[in-house]
Amino acid sequence: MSDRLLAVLSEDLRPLAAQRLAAAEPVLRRLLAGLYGERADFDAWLGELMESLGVLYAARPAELRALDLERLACPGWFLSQRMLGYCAYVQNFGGDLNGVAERVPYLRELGVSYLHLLPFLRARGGENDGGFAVSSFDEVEPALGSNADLMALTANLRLAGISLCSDFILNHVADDHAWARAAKAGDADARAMFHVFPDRAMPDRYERTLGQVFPQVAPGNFSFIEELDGWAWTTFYPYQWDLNYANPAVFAAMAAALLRLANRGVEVFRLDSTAFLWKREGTNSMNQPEAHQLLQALRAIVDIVAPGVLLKAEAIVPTRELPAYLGSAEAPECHIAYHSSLMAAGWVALAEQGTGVLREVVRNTPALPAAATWLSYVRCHDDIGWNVLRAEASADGSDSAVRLARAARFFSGAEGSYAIGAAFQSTDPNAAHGSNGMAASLTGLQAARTDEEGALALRRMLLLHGLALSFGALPVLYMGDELAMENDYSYQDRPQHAMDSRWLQRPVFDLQRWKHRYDVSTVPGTMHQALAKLVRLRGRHDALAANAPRTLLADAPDGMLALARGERFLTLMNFSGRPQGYALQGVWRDCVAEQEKVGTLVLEPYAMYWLVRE
Ligand code: OTU
Repeated sequence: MSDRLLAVLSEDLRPLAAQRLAAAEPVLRRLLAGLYGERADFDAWLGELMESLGVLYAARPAELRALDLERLACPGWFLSQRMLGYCAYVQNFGGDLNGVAERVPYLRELGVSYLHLLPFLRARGGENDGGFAVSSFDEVEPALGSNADLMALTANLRLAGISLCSDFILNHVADDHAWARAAKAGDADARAMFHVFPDRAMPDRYERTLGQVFPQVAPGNFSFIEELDGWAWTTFYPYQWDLNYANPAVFAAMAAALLRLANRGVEVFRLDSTAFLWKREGTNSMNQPEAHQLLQALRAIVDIVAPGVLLKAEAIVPTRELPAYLGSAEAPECHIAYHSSLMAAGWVALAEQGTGVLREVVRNTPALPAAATWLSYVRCHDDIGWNVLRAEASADGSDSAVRLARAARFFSGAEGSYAIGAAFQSTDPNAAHGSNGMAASLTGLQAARTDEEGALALRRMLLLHGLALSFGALPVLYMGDELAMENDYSYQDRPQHAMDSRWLQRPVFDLQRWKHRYDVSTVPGTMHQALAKLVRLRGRHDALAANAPRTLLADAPDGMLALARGERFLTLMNFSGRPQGYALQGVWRDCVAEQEKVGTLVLEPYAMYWLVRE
């Protein structure tokens, strides 16, 4: 099979390709045979796949090939404490791709080395789930730019030492993608790219055990599509048709689409909704073994054609399901995985003024395999999903549903809470599906009436960011949080967004706040300067690298989280509104305030210390 790949390469490219094939092809073959090997045409299909990979290998630009070699020489490059991510919508951050390029100096100033731009590929007109309904993987959304602009931006970012991360929505395409259009026109091959059922018999059987992502705005997991005269599997919105990965043509086409984007300079792929790739009756059709085999096969392909590229799993799943997305030394999968349990548990700790759930998450987080990392964050464009924490929230015997619903109520602003947010996809006030809102609004900045309330809210903002920065992960800031931007209510006036309150946390970048970023007499300036300082400090301590050891210290009071990073670095975080004491052993230096600390250290409400052993 490898001959088919090598045959399309020029003489000079063959030796290296042959070397990579020798390492990854047996794994790839085994994985694909496991998924598709029973088909009579398997060998022919695999041969064609290898040839198409050869064509993409040959097309990889020289500068990206050079980057591949650089990354291979240092496979853990993204685990460094100097790595910092930033996530934004193109239209909100810069207007279009060229506008984003103009913000590169700002990102550099902040220490950003990884930029995740939310979906920027051609999306369906009208409602499109913020670009998560893709019509073409080979075109940039016209309002945001062109492929030439994309290549110019990736080149510009590379020069600045910033890797571009793009969403790659593997689970579904928009109902106006070429495959969907062909299927509607009656093309049988195109129809076979999707899960289409002639009647409700199978959908009803699957539904018995499936969950629902959008129970209010898009109930059920199947949609009747008139032109198909059948029911299509649509886990998310009815216009997002799930792809059928049991069909090898889907896998081959999607792998090629990813590599074409890699050849335009995308360095990291956020693999959206990875948990949902394989369907199995009698299960919730999430985290199935075949979903992992598909991701491992994709990884093997990337390792052959574009080994400098990183894969990032967006699997919003319980903590125990997460490690599998990073794979193992024998079967590597993604390089990076969102740690949504850690993110949600930080918010629960604030709501409860106690760290029980958070500690349980830390305990359930295993050591990282080589050259892989968690992704830590405070907020993102989606809701804070509480359900991933069910196991941790019941570990002490509590009723997890009641406990998480309380957190959800707290962040919707109920009963004297300082938060101003919204419950997401739960009509029942006692249900815990998710919560929306910008971090500044959820931590109390929006509601603050006095300087003192404002100062407490800022501390909560910094506390959650401090957790993300010191945990041992690749931290990603969410656009606007560095300037303490608040909820944006304008979505309520846009009919295509009004029913989806995740738009509350998708504001346009605030240039006024940005102008005040150095002015510590302002809220944005105070937030920006304090955060920038933490980022700089983090960069100086290799104890804070993603893969450096982490120990949860049991001797901290309940309202506090104490994390040791190696022998010489200690983070103390007070998640409660009461002062909390911690008895230090030995002499430490507070590296934020540059002060020596000994004996019992008292942490004011929501205060945090980063300490280095003297
Ligand atoms: C992802 O999200 C994206 O981040 C969302 O913005 C998209 O709407 C969705 O996919 C469809 O493309 O379940 O693991 O609860 O956390 O939809 C994937 C809302 C997902 C999101 C959820 C999520």
